[in-house]
Amino acid sequence: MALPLLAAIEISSDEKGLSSADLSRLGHAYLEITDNNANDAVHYIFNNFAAYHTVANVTAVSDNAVIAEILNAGAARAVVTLEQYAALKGAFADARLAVQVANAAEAKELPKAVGLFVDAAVVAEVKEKERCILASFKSVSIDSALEVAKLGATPIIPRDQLTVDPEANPGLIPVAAIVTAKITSDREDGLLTTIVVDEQGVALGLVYSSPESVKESFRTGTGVYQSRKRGLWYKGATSGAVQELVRIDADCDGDCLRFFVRQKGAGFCHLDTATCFGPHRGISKLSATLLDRKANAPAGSYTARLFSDSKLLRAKIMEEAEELCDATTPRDIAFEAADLIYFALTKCVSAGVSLADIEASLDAKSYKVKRRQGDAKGKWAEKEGIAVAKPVEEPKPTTDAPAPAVATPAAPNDEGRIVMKRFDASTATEKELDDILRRPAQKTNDIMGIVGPIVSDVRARGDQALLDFAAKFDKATTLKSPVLKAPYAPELMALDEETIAAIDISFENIRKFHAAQKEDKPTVVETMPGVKCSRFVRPIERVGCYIPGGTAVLPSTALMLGVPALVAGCKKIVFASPPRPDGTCTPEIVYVAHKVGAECIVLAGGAQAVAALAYGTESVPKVDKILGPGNQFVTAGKMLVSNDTSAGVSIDMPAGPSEVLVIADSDANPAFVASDLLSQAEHGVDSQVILVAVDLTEEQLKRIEDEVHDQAVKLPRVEIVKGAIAHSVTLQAKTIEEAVRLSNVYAPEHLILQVRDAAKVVDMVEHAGSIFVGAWTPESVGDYSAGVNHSLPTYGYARQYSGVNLGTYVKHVTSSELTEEGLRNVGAAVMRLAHVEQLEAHRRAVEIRLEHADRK
Ligand SMILES: *[C@@H]1O[C@H](CO)[C@@H](O)[C@H](O)[C@H]1NC(C)=O
Ligand SMILES: *[C@@H]1O[C@H](CO)[C@@H](O)[C@H](O)[C@H]1NC(C)=O
Ligand SMILES: CC(=O)N[C@H]1CO[C@H](CO)[C@@H](O)[C@@H]1O
Repeated sequence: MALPLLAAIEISSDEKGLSSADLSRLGHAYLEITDNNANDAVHYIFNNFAAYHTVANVTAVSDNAVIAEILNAGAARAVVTLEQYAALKGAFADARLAVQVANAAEAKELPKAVGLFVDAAVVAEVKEKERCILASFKSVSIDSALEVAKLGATPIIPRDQLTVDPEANPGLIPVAAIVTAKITSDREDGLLTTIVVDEQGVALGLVYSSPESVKESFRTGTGVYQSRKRGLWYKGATSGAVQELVRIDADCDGDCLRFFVRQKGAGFCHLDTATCFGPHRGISKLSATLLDRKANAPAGSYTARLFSDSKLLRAKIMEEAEELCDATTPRDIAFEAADLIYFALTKCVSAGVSLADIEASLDAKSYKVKRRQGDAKGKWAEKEGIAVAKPVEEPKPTTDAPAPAVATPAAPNDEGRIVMKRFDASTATEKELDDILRRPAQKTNDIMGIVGPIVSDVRARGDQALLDFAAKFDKATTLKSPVLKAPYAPELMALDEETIAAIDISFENIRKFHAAQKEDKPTVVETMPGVKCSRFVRPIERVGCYIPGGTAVLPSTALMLGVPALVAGCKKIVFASPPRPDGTCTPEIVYVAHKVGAECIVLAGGAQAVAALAYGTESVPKVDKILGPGNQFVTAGKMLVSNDTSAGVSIDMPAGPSEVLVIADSDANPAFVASDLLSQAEHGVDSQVILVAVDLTEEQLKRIEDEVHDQAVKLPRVEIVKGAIAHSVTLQAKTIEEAVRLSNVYAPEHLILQVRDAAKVVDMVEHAGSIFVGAWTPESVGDYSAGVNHSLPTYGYARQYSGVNLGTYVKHVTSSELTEEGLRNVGAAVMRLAHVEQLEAHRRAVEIRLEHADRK
């Protein structure tokens, strides 16, 4: 199958240009890996595998292990140089590689299965039938892209130069035009033959397309076709049986389009059947039936029991698996395999897993270049009498502190398993609990050793130091000034309308929510007749908002920090964010800075940015408070400057590594629990995750542990997970009260409640940064969509601090105002206390006034 078009993406500017949904309808995207540090790329490729595959340019990667990681994570092809190919050939299948060549002579020697990666100018020269040719442009136009597409090659076009809505974005290149440019029609009316299939590729029916209908399909994200009689045909517009468009591709010789769709309503066919070739059959039919039963099964029916009784389902899966193993004749094997598939799919449907998810997982496995061993797992191998080669046991350092007495290894025979240590909280002493819940000590000294000199250098050399650090750490060698001052030139915030609209909407919502947090009336209390005390709010005058850069430039962070500052009325708002290598600032951040009225953007990252904000430089204004998330250098920098009284600067909160505590009872889905633990564990080896299990049986605990291990080994960041899990624990508690008490002692940054009546448990929580209530609230929701909550107190500071909110930007001033009568009322008490403290001047200040009043 020929790729119609590759949208070039940048991980750091996710959502710029074509949306992720639009990208997924193209099925593939193109990514450049700039150095050996490819963790983010690996993560990105893996996470988007189900939506679209990636072609990764790894010509700048010198470490072949990194290339293997990228292919393993699910990249469809890696683009390599001729030299790299010479070294890699044989190690990876040719079909997984594309080689960058300069001309036809270089291409000729390469096997057919290897793709070519060429400059658009030489496509005509290197053109070979049945070879995948990817064409890159120095600068692309619609004409040059069409020319390449017509030659049968795949143009690579930056995501932000593409559009699905050419009418609204006349300057951009329409996706549909490129996709249809390759398709030829053998019909007199010029219509394009189109086969419509479901997500499994099962044919639903045959229709026709035109360039116009394909454009409308991409624009609306639904199935739109060209009817021979009625013109443009928005499928389901009248019947309600609409189709969500999943993906469009073309056949090998470019004479047929294929639409993958998700059909809603009765079915594709006008006869109300699922397909124009009759009803579904086989696994598709089973899946449809189970989905229907899940929604409508009469209570008490067998299927309803299977969905609600996880033990019954587990027993059935085990039983059928055993029967399949014992079957011998072809007929029996088919029969038992079908039963096993039935129960396996029931488990999937009950957990919301679709056939498409299963197929994506199968495909992901087939994309792996490092093969799994495929050895049987411990207990099954043992049961079947298979000898399992044990990993060589690492000698234990003898200086290790002895584990507390209550520790019980979860599974003594399972070496190499990713498992958290278990403790029984009900038998542990307070002292032991303290030790268990103690966070790993921070290596602040190492980091301070690096950060200290950076801060001093910025203090001493100001702007020049910032420029030097930008060149060194951000590769921004051409930066002229470390500060971008308002008003910002429009070309610095050139964004497409969709992004502008998205930022504007978020801006307004955040503004409204924070405006509602304003206390506009002072608190006034007359404590005695004539003694009036009041307290009122004043904004912090000058605030510095740090917006991290690097791989995750999120306008949301800029919004979440900048808008409350604007609402609070801070007079001076200064942004700081690392420059991009070309010396510019991400346009989304500039636009937000413009909207919140930030007077400048400091183009610096890390501790150097913090130092500039804290002390000021020739061009960076000094601020009173520094806010915002950041890596360990930013955090260390913030701690250092806030500890220096000569800086006179405060920070939003002290920060440590991220952490989560999950409370789970027997109602919790073990897979959900494990996924929450792991989503925290993958942050970094210093992350900590804690599971508090409420009255779980050995079997229930085991199931969670199995899930943790099984899910962990499939993660691209499994090594990081292993590090984090090594100092993470499971605590067994008898009751929910005991569990919450343990959580309050720990004061977690994130607390996840996967328990019966979770909403009621919230009342018992005293200390936590943010709480995620119930099975349907994973922590990641808060991390991304709620936005503000990624600035939460960690390391036990949830006992003292809230996450960033309007209160972070203000302080309170008090005032008192007395009448003569008031002073008479309170005067005696003041004079007495001043006398006791032997502060005569204090006493006199009252006495003088009272005497004066008496003389009147
Ligand atoms: C491939 O990626 C590298 C690293 O980003 C880049 O320097 C190079 O220009 C890319 N190749 C092409 C032809 O775009
Ligand atoms: C804070 O200042 C005190 C006193 O100068 C010093 O002992 C301590 O190490 C400082 N802490 C940090 C984190 O810099
Ligand atoms: C402490 C704090 O500001 N928490 C916020 C987290 O985000 C939610 C949703 O935006 C807000 O409601 C909270 O105030």
